[in-house]
Amino acid sequence: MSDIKVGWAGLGNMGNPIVKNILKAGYPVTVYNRTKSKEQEALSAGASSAETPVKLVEASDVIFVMVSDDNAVKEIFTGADGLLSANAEGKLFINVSTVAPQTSKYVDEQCRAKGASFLDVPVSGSVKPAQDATLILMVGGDAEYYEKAKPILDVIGKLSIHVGPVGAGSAAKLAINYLLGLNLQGLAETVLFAEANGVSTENMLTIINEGAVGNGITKMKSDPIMKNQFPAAFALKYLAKDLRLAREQGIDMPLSAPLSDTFQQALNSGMGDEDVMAVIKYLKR
Ligand code: NA7
Repeated sequence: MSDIKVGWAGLGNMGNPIVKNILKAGYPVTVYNRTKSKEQEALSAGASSAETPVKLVEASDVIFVMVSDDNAVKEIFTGADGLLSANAEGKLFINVSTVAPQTSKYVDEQCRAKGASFLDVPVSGSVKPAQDATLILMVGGDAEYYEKAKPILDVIGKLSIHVGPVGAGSAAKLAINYLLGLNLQGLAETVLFAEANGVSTENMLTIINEGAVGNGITKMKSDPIMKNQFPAAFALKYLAKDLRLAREQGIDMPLSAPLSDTFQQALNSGMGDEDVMAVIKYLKR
């Protein structure tokens, strides 16, 4: 058993499987989730529960946060009774949620003011890579803190890359999710175009996946497309958020505006809690 005490705030689709892998590696883990019932899975796997964010900090050396968006991250760090209302001196906080680079910088400043340290480490990969510990982790922050965190990061994913100072991890994540969005919309448009011209979806997916343009995403999303069922591996509302954040961060490419508009409209049409690949249903309308 490791002597580093790990804390984890946010047990959604991603947090739960990651916590199980950290437990499996022998770290003691204390968890906090706003909705207590969602802690059950982690507690059954051997985690302890902290009643409040403050108690989570008190029980832990390294505290991970994996919540939905920028507002949730700011609230859980700096809100009344948030993580930073504890005595946080000497603690290392790691935000693995996807947020704007400036949110990471803001939280870093708040941590430093409390004598704590901070890394932004968003992850690339959805529920299956989280279960299999094959996520890719993009690290922003001081190398010294990255070295401290690396043994834990190594049990969460297959690769961590130190990309620069705080905020750089978030920037890398917005960039990779831009490519994810292009892949998803490209796949959806291709299949729909083929179908409109008499080529079955099954045949078109085989052509894609057997050829050079097939990739991890086209393969992973083929089965949901065939079944026309899209349970969230990565909720559409989060990709819509990431594409919006990329635009706010200044991306201005020929495809960037129509791409984020498509996912925003799919979100507006009520598909936010479905998987990102549900964009094909929206485009089919
Ligand atoms: P989920 O499954 O939607 O889970 C979201 C989590 O965030 C869940 O634990 C929520 O708690 C928590 N949350 C949301 N808002 C807050 C606030 N204000 N305070 C505390 N906790 C909050 O998301 P995923 O696990 O798929 O993804 C998480 C992040 O990784 C996201 O940034 C993605 O883009 C990537 P609840 O259970 O609702 O009380």
